[in-house]
Amino acid sequence: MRAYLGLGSNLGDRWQYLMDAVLAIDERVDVSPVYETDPVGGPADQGAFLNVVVAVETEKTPRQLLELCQLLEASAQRVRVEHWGPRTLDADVLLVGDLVVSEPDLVVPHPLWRERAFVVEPLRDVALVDLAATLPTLETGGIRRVGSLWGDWDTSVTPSDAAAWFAHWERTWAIAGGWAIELFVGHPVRVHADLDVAIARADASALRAFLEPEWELFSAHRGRLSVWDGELRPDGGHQLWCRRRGGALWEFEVVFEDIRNGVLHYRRDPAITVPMTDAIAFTDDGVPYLAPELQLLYKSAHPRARDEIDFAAAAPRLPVAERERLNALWTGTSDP
Ligand code: PH2
Ligand code: MG
Ligand code: MG
Repeated sequence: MRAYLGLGSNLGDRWQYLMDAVLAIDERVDVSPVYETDPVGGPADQGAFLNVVVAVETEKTPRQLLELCQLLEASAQRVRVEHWGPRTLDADVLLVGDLVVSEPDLVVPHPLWRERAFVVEPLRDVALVDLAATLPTLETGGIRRVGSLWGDWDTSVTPSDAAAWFAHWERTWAIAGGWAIELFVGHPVRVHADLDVAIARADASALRAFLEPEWELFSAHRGRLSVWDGELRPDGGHQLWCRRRGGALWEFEVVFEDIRNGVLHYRRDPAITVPMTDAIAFTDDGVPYLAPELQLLYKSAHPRARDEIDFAAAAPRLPVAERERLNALWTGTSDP
């Protein structure tokens, strides 16, 4: 079940408090950008908050999520002095699937969430489509997006930059993610937060040798970033974030595909296989990209608003059979 937690801090090292709390949420699947927000209510002289919303995929009950929030607050040495006063960390259960709870110490959905831009805007960034469609439009003057917890992406990077970096890489690679959809469609679809490059899992250490020393590779696993030691995780959950050594911005992300004997095995269900000749297509300029039916299959698992945009742009251009198969996945009438 998808649930959303709201985190806020306006005391001490606000960024660090949020980062620590987010890292301690094991079941998180997405974290919004950080927003700096004018305090709503409470004492007049308190400082601005940093707020984020964390999406979790969980079987916990609302009460267990409340206990998790209390644990996070305790770890941040939160002291309750003044109602709605400054705090190192406030963690709230916003929504838990479509469950409704009304008890003295726990109300779900959070009673005020729809009225607060510091909840609604970060929620918009991570909400699954069904929820995104119901979000209210609020006055956003009091909130500003200030960046991502783990540093910002260079949004000026395009597939042709990647093509230049990979020009002498003699193994398989392809643009993946939202940019792959855009290359297929052939015209701008939406703004992209980052650029994904897919390679074969077996080529991971070769890639490290290829990119170093100019690039630094970090392993991003469940939101924890560490300099990549070149080892692949046995559970396969693995992404690499890449930036120029000493650079301030992330430039691209590497995702691994299971490719064996000329066949790509879909990560979420190894029974689904695609011959490599169908898995990668090329633009007129020769830039390889992951086939849209495969990319949309990945996106269909937990579609967010941006995935829906990609689907709407690409689906009409797919062969009818593919489109119908994906449509069924997309509308939840069958499970990938
Ligand atoms: N939390 C409150 C009261 N006011 N204002 C902002 N901007 N952000 C918050 O997280 C916040 C608040 C009570 O929980
Ligand atoms: Mg709160
Ligand atoms: Mg609270």
